Amino acid sequence: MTLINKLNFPDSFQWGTATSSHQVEGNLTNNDWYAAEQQGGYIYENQRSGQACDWWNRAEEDFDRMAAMHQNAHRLSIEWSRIEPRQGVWDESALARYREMLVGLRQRGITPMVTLHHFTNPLWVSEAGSWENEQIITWFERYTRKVVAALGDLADIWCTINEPGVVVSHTYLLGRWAPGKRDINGALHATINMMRAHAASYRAIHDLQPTAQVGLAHHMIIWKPWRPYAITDLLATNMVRYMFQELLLKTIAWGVMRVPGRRSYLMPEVRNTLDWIGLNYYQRYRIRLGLPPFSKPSVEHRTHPDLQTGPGEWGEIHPRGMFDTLRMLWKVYRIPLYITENGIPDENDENRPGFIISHLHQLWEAIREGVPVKGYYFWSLIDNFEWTEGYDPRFRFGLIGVNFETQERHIRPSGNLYSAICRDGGLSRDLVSQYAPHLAQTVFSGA
Ligand code: IFM
Repeated sequence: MTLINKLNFPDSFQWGTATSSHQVEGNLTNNDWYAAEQQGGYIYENQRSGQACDWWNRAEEDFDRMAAMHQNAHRLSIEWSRIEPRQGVWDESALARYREMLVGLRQRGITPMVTLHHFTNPLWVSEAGSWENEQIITWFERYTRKVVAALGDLADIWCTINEPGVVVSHTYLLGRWAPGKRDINGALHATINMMRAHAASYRAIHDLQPTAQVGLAHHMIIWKPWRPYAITDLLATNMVRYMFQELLLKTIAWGVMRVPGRRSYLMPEVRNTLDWIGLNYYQRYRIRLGLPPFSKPSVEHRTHPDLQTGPGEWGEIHPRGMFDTLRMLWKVYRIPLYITENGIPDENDENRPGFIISHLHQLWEAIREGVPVKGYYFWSLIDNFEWTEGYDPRFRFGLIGVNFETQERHIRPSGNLYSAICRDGGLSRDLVSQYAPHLAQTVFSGA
């Protein structure tokens, strides 16, 4: 066995962080999340996103921090409700501000990946039924064209939609996001419309910018049965895995959506509309199917009590799952991959350094096996508004902490670690010994 002291990544590797408009920009008052915040009942302590990280006014200060941390890439999102505040009405000043931001990134040597839709819809879209209304396909395509025409000279890596599976499950099945539905037919329509909107957006981008690289960010979880010997848990696990994450990618690969127990939906227009797949990878869950007479019918997701988890219902931290998922994606879909998100809520930074090291180790292993992963966007650069968790202190994701009263920033040790990794283009034994010595043996033993 050769002893190596550094896990090197490819020279062209994109080392970055990710953010999204509603979570960082502040003062967004024209989208469905703003409406839910006013209504109350969905968010931790009924908090509101409010000023968030004030990026609309001070993004460049954080761009300076990214550059000082040696990052060469950033994934940010454009807020549809700013660009098209009312149907067919375009706000050129908002586009100008996004131009300014993209120029600001490029001037600092940071390549942008631009997400067109990260959870929020303009109010006028949500009032018209959001993803359940098939007109959203046309609206989203038109919005895409507007953005790409205005910003295409500054960006050529586009992410159409962030985490479609999460939007559908949380909004239409689990009732967690406004309007809090539990409606299988609604979920089905939303899924179909979302895939068609993605495809329309994909084609529009290529129409305007033939060399663009277009993908979407897909939240993928490692699911495993709670009781590996119980056929009920096994079947439920396979079903959840299929519905939450396989259905979408398979539909795009085949142009047919196969829903168990329903007819198949032909969608030839969505076939082959990915140049890359973005993996948002965070955790593992175990599935248990509850059945009468012992319990009411339910699909529960659980975590093993002896394993490291995140706060609340966050799930088990399972770095190897990143390797397994990347290898599977490459084997099945044969297109380039990005880690479009990966991170851990950890206000005191007790686990984040080890989390970064162990996940980058798995990523390196995947690249070593020939999986073409082009970049890694850590979630997140800074603490921000975490959707239904609001500003719950247990859900701080930043390499940089934010005091939301004063907008002061403080870099966490994991920020210094990630900065050194980006500077060095890889993970050195010295860094691992400094930030998570307990991992040195695992990370370098088989290398
Ligand atoms: O904050 C979110 C992000 O908006 C989408 N992916 C998961 C992150 C952490 O929960």
